[in-house]
Amino acid sequence: MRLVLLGAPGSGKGTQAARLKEHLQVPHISTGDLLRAEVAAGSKLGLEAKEIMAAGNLVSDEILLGMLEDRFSRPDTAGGFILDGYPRNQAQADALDHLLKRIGQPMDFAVQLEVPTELLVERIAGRAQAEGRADDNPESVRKRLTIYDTQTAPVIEFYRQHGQLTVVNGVGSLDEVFNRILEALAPVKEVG
Ligand code: B4P
Repeated sequence: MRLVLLGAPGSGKGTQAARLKEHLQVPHISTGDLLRAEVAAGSKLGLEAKEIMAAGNLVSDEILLGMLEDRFSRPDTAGGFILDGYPRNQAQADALDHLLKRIGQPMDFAVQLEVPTELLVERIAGRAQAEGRADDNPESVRKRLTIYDTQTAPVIEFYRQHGQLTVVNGVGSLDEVFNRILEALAPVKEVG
């Protein structure tokens, strides 16, 4: 199964993708994790991305596409994948569509996790305390939410128009949200 998780920062994409990975036995590809790994490794790309991410801005489309092409060239994605954090704007959605068609792996399904803004802010504040992530400070969070509303939310329409979108209520316990996603995926295939 080839699946993309959509939703605002704090909506639970990374959290649920980690669980879905176990259930579906396909790799979890998080562009945020890939970028944080580059930052931690101190690579040229990581040095470029570090300040941009800490400020809550989007890293360039070019860098992201290169990273994704590289990731999809690895053989573990042949049986499917869960994509999390990409696409974040229309240019990325178009680039992804072309890339996946080119490698003969078109997207099967998009799940949007829907969570009200006040709860997003609360969750990220909780993570800021627990993990101290550089972009979880209030100013960057405001920026990330604005970018989501203006640039990422329109991408949801793209998947709706392609008949691939299902919207899942992201409010509730981790188990409740996980079970809702499985229910939404059940009619697609092989998921119980
Ligand atoms: P991401 O790593 O994608 O960060 P995120 O949007 O905050 O989502 P994440 O998946 O981490 O959080 P989750 O909702 O699971 O991106 C970080 C940055 O990288 C971006 O700002 C950008 O700079 C850069 N970047 C990444 N992709 C890019 C792209 N395509 N283009 C350009 N730049 C890109 O969880 C949040 C918190 O909520 C957690 O603490 C979790 O425990 C909690 N939570 C989750 N579900 C919950 C539930 N049901 N109940 C209570 N708490 C819950």
